[in-house]
Amino acid sequence: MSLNIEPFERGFGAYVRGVDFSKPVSDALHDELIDAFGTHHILSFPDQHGLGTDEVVAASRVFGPEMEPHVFTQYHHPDEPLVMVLSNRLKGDKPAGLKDAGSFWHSDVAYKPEPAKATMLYALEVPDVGGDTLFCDLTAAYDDLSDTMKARLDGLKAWHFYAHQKRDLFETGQVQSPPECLHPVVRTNPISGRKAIYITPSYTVRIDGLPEDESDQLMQEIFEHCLQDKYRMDYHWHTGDVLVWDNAAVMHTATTKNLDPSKHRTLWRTIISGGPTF
Ligand SMILES: O=C(O)CCC(=O)C(=O)O
Ligand SMILES: [Fe+2]
Repeated sequence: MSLNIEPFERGFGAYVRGVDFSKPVSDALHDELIDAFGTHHILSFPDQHGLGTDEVVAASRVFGPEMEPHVFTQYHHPDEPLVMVLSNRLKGDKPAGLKDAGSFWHSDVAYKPEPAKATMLYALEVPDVGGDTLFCDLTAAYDDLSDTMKARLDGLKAWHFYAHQKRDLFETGQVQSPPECLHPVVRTNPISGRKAIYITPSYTVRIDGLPEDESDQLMQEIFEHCLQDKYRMDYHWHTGDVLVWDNAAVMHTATTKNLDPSKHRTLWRTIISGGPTF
């Protein structure tokens, strides 16, 4: 069966129909999915109702064989540590999951030497209104930079730090932050060959080798450019959606920080590791 791919209106990301993740994915389909992922950077698979943790892990492995559990072990799914539960529900008097996994612009696991190549979310229950995940197309944002700016960024590296915007958590000792790590400011997608900006307001501390004020100014300029409305896409969730994104091509933010607690939202999350380090 061939895939039906319908690009999102905003010019990046696509809906994919013709896949049923409750069944094993054939080799032919696997290759088509990898191709589609390299082209669109975000894939949405609607109506994947009733998947179990094994099926979500199998769906994740289509996009890369290596996976890793999240550092917050208290939010692991009880049957499968590779699945993390994001939820604003309570189980007894304890949270049923992580209530807010990141209401700030970031790229997953950029704070480690080997970042998340892709992230998959599976929607079990979502509100009619609110709880969207917002995406920013760092590939298009790179393409639109002036030649002068592209030349300026060429070869630069930047330091990333988990606790950069979460100093409260860090200082109270709730989170052990990995040490700062270095990544290229521009990364090339190994499938499409397209370049994308790889610094984010949440995790990038400074550009390596530049004086602090110059580094701050350059980052500010790049973030303002990237966060223009024309590179933005607000993903509104439906129950049964499986969504997977390429962390080297887009950045994202949750909007759950201010979600009305009476509106229940529960998603499963997996991390496909082994992000490229070039
Ligand atoms: O809950 C969301 O909308 C996204 C959370 C997030 O940043 C993630 O799962 O990586
Ligand atoms: Fe995230």
